[in-house]
Amino acid sequence: MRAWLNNIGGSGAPWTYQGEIASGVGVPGDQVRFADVNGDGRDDYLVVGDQGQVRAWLNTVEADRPWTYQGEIAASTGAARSQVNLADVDGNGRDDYLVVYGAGAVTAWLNDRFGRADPWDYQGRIASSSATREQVRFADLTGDGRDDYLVVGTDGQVTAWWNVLDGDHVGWDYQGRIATGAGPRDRVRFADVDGDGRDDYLVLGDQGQVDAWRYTGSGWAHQGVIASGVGASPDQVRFADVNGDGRDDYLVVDAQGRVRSWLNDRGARGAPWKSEGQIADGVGAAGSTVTFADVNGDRRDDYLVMGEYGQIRAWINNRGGQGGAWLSLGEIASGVGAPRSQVDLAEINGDRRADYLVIDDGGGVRAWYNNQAAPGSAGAALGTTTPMRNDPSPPPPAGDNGAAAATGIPICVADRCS
Ligand SMILES: [Ca+2]
Ligand SMILES: [Ca+2]
Ligand SMILES: [Ca+2]
Ligand SMILES: [Ca+2]
Repeated sequence: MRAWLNNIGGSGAPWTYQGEIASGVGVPGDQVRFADVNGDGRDDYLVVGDQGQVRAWLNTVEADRPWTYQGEIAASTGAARSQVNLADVDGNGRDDYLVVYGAGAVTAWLNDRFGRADPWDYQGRIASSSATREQVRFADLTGDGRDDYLVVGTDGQVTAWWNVLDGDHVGWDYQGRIATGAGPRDRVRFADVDGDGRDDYLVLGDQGQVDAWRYTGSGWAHQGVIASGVGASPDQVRFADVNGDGRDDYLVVDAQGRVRSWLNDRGARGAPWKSEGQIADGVGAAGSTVTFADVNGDRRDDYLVMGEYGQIRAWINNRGGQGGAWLSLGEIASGVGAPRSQVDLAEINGDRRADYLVIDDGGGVRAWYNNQAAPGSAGAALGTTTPMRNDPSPPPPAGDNGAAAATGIPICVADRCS
């Protein structure tokens, strides 16, 4: 794209040639629009997709980096591109999203995305140690709802700093060595499988079996093998609370990002893990890029895909609600210049919305608090949400946990197998 600045009425030539101001993003020109979506008086670079979804690059032409990518700012509305218009209908300076139908009827979505506070609130460096990035983990061992800073050694030994929040600032209270280690670091996971609010120490076996230790506050109580595994390799296993009961469930994510779930029903009579079968069909992203965290604070972990540059696309967990089980919010984080390998999500400030962390090579941690980066499942900030493909809709009625679809794979608690 080349531009001529309008100088009509000024002195000199009426149009000032600016050369190429945008190199383009590889889409045909008819997909490109200009509108001022953030109300700074400068039109931004927008790309309208086939389903009416909009990606935005904010106009920062006077800065070193002329266009700042915002990700998808409006989810698909199903409208044809030719029907999509952007204009400021409420007069707040930010262009709104309009769909203009054949007979001239217009549907509008008011733009409140850029009227909100920054969805990711930069905190600067919140922690540092002499550990390497591979050694640093965040998990809540004290049960106060805030993740603690752990350094996990080669043999799974753990050194801990408790997260002590003081107002808006986070501090770290050194505890020294709290665990001697029970397995190699890449097999160690932290998740709350017994629902006491504290994350437990888990070691995954070759077949995805789980050996567990519960943290008592002063030591560790061995729980034995609590799941015999389903033949999935350890890197396919995820622990996440998909039904919001406070107990992390056992998930297997395959190479295509499809998810099978075993609900954690420990403590209840009967089978401790209940197979739900496949609960998500994936979105075409590789399983290794899929992660789970609660980004909207409703206690249910959401399906997230992290891109190469740390950008995050979110599908909000809406299981049991109206509409699809996983609702797309598009991109909720555009990345901060750190690659995926340096990015982690953890709950630092205790508001139950997962925060964005970048862990540098030397164990230093920068944090961005999640300032309602993802709204609730009621709808995205602009436009509408769309379900994941092959999303079960309507979802199973409440109380139907999918046990009928159990595949009969044995999962055990202690020596009791279902
Ligand atoms: Ca626990
Ligand atoms: Ca659960
Ligand atoms: Ca959630
Ligand atoms: Ca948070």
